Amino acid sequence: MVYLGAIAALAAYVAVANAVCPYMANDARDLPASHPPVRRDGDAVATDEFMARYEVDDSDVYLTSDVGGPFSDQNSLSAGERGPTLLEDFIFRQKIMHFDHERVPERAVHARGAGAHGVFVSYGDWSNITGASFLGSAGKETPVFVRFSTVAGSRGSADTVRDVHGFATRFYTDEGNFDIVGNNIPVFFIQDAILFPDLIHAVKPMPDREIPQAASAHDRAWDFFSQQPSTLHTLMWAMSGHGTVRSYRHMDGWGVHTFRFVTDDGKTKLVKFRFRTLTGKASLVWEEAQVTSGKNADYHRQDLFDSIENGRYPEYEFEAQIMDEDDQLRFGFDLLDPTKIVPEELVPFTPLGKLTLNRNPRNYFAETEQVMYQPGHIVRGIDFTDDPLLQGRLFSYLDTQLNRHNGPNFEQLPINQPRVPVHNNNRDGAGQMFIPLNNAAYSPNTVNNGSPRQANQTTGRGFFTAPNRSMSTRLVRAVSSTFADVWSQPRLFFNSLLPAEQQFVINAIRFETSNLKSSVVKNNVLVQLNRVSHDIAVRVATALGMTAPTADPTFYHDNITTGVSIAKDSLLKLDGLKVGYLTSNIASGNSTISALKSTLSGQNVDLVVVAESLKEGVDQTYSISDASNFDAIVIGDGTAGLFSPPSNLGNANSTAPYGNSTALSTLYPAGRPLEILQLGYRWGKPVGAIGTGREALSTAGIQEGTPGVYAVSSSGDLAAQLEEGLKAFKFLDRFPLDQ
Ligand code: HDE
Repeated sequence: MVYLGAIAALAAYVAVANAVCPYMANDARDLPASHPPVRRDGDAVATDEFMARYEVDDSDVYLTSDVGGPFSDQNSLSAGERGPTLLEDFIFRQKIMHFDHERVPERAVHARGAGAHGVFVSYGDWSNITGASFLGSAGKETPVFVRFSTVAGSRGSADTVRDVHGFATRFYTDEGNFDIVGNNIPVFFIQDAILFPDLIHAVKPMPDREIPQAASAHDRAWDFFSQQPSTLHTLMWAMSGHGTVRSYRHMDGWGVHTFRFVTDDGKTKLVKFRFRTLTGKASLVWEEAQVTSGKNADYHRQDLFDSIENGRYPEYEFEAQIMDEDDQLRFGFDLLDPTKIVPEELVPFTPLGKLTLNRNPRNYFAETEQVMYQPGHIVRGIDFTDDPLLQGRLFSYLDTQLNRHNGPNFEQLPINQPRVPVHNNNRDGAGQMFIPLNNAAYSPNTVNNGSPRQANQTTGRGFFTAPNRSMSTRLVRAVSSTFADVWSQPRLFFNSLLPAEQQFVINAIRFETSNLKSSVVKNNVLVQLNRVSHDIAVRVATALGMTAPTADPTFYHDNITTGVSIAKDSLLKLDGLKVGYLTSNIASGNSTISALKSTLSGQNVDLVVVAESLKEGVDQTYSISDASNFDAIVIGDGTAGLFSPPSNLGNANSTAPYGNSTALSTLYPAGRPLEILQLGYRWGKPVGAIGTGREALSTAGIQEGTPGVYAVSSSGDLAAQLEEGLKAFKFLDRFPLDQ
């Protein structure tokens, strides 16, 4: 009996082992006949099914050691109750050792981020332009994992700092993993990868004191920017609303470099990739972003997680600008220069498919922290170009992953493994997860019948370098003369914004440069800005108390392009936006609230009810509430007293420093309801008031009837007005412009 039981247990173990590591075998010839079948085909495994093989379910089990024996770990083993801990205590050693090694080095850049699983669906059969299998037929589904990030901050920094945002997408295609490691801004600061350490050292905190965190408002950053004018274009984008996005759902993702599409028969096109948000673009104003950093450092992370949890899946259209090889220098700039956009007027975008994020990671570390993207993760049908930034990245990401994982087997982590089998002669190394069965780990071999065999353009659907790629032969260390004009496109960007958006850029540069101590740096900044636009230089100089250089019109022009403004277009959908409904526990009007709530929920907008205490129907108290929690604010009926301004605020000599207004409550900081309304308005949000709640508007100095201010006697059509307001998102006429 015992013997039979052992055989059954062994069989079960083998079955489980096979389920856990399905790809380890690559040579069935040496296997006993009873060995479970070996995966050989190229079928991709659905991502949920794949990841589930690695999930650990801890419900209703005993605690065990790392090697499986059950034990208890709440007291260390000591010599007597008051004596020292014993070296023998393997339980203590294992637990503390594992804890000591819990962290891997955070990413040198893009350390702060959040990720999600999803699916990509191709709109069509694109085999006329690329052999990439995931674009091979209409409706074809490919699992993806996307990680969004900021660049400069550490892993624990706030989400809403001003920064470029990472948008890295992995396609687990049925011909291997393909990564587009992109940003939400279509251009980059530098043209040659060898400058990346300089850029990052300049932007990161000051080495002696490690200040400031996740910020570029300091001398070193602007010293570099102003001496390396290739940064100007990206800088303009980062200083605009693109640097302070409302959420990861409200931004586009760009591949930045020019890539190549290659058909199966070797014909090529040059392409630039974009993931266009299907939510619409929206951003925070700077003050709001600053406050949000303190009030909710996880603002973007939470938005992404909650949206997916609530079934409001973020969606993006995957598009490409498709160009001919001959177009490299056709547009007046070089397509290999990553500081340039190709204006849509010159080359429109072709929509190729749709990306939907529909599942949150189950474990942040295992998935989001350990996902290791590489521009070098490429598949048949796609190829690189000679963009010197891209070329350098092909080394850097591989090297980085080696450092983060401490060995070469990082591709075996579940989040990094392709969903198709891996067969090659790479062997051993720390943390090897597989058990290779092929004893001829070399090519060519006869011992293993020549397997794994070489795959190429014509055999085995292998990756191949585009056959028509050519190379110039003179070796130089120099910037290409075709990369020289770095001022026209920053100007194109600025010209294409609305006046209020331009003002935000000016304000942002004023904010950043007002932090500068060095007058040499400030001067250099003005010289560079002046090459982009004399107007910008004058406006920044005014704030710095300096004089702008005389106009330098070499690169001035009046061209504009579409697609770079955030505010010109209304939002496409309102999913996940939040309306704060400010009420009072004593206020009536629950039917108003429920009616408004249900109408807004039809648009996937959440009505968040705020009152003094968490009585039934109240979602949030004034003690934690803030204007930065909401995209729009409504004042309920019967709440007027709540908004009377606290008197004697800040008068230290008063025995009742906050006055004795009826609105006074010790349940929340004095004046908070009024502050929420005023800041909401000040940050451009739609505001509404119902019935006597309208008095709050006048207390706050907000004029009824101005754009985005909805004063109604009963809640009737407030929902419709709010929805319109939310689509506009920000009411820009509230922000003063330079005269
Ligand atoms: Fe990165 N970049 N980068 N970068 N980058 C990294 O790789 C690097 C560049 C981008 O969510 C690092 O895995 C060099 C452009 C994203 O895990 C590192 C150069 C673009 C992410 C690295 C660039 C990006 C990274 C740090 C100049 C937009 C986060 C950790 C040639 C097209 C990916 C890591 C994630 C991460 C190097 C420039 C986007 C150090 C040398 C251009 C979205 O390897």
